Amino acid sequence: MRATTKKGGAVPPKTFRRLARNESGMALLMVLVTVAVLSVIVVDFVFQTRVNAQIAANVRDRMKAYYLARSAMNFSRLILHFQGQVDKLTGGMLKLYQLVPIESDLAKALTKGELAEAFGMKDANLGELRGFGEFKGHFYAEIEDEYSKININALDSIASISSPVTAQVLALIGSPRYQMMFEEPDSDGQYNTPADIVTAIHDWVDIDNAFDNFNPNLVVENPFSQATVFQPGTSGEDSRYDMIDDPYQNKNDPFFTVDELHMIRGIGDDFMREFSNKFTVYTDPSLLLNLTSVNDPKMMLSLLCMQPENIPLCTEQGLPQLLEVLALFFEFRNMMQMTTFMVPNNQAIQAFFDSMGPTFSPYFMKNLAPFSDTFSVKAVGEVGETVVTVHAVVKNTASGQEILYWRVM
Ligand SMILES: [Ca+2]
Ligand SMILES: [Ca+2]
Repeated sequence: MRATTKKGGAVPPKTFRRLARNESGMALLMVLVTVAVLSVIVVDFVFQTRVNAQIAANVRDRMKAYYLARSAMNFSRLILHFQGQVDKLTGGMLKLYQLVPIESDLAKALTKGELAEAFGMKDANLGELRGFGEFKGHFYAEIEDEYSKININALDSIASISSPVTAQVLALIGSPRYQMMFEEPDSDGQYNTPADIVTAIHDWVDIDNAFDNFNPNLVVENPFSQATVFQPGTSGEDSRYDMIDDPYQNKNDPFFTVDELHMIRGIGDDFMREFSNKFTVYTDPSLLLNLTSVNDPKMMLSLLCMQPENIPLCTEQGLPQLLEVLALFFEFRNMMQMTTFMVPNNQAIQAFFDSMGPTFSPYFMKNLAPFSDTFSVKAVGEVGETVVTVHAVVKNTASGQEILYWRVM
């Protein structure tokens, strides 16, 4: 159709060209805007879909990892159940939880291929059964005997126990190798000695509100005197926490978890990093630890250094020699465990160190825990980059197992 003016006349060719140019410009603009809006919608949709898919994948992986960790936990609890049974027969010399690795990859390997053949498990064919070995990801667990650690609640136990336990905490945290830790001020700018920290822990637990007097030298010189270690003084023990920004009071009750140590004046992250896995709150506070379970050289070192006769070996000059003896001991322990599946008993441990110089007092040996029934389990499940850790403390009792602590991380 030929273009016309409002008056019906023919549009001059020049105007027509201008109009046509304007209209096509308009259409182009509208197309561009539409495309832009659509692009934004599509991009947003794709982004949302991707985020949702990723969230779903993360939730799925986390759930898988959680249940893998639970599997490792159940596996561990089964082994600890048998540990309770074999303890009755071997007097605690057979540490099943140290001998049986809780590791899904190893279990998978054991049921497949050449390794299965080597172990005579090829015909077991577990790999082809529905279930085991078919999952993505893996799990493992680590088990520790809580009786191989120091019970911080035992600082406020009967005198015959609180004194050696205090001596051991001092030997552990007061070792020359940790001197640097106490040369720095705490978060409130105060300086604390190992003895200040031990007193603060005791005041946290003990029932009174009096700042304790404590003479570390008396305990170090004779941890087996059965004398009362902490004497209530005259000032109030809450003065430690009155001056801080958000003041609080001493608990005056036993620790429920080791993490509560964070509340103690002078204890910071560096202290917890170094020592928190050496303390427990779950064992019987009227017993010392179980010597046959001690598998940590730093813990054995603190046990040797709390014996007054060995003090010259625990100075900077004597330490290299003592560390050599310790290395020999763990070589002996591991070798015995590898060849006989048993660890040395209390008498063998005492005799070993005796022959090398450092000694254990008969009083110390008499108060050792004769059994282990409480264990901490760290069970880990991994799927892709997702890791879930379940930390539990499990106690074998006559009627089954009790869970004393449970935390999912
Ligand atoms: Ca108190
Ligand atoms: Ca007190």
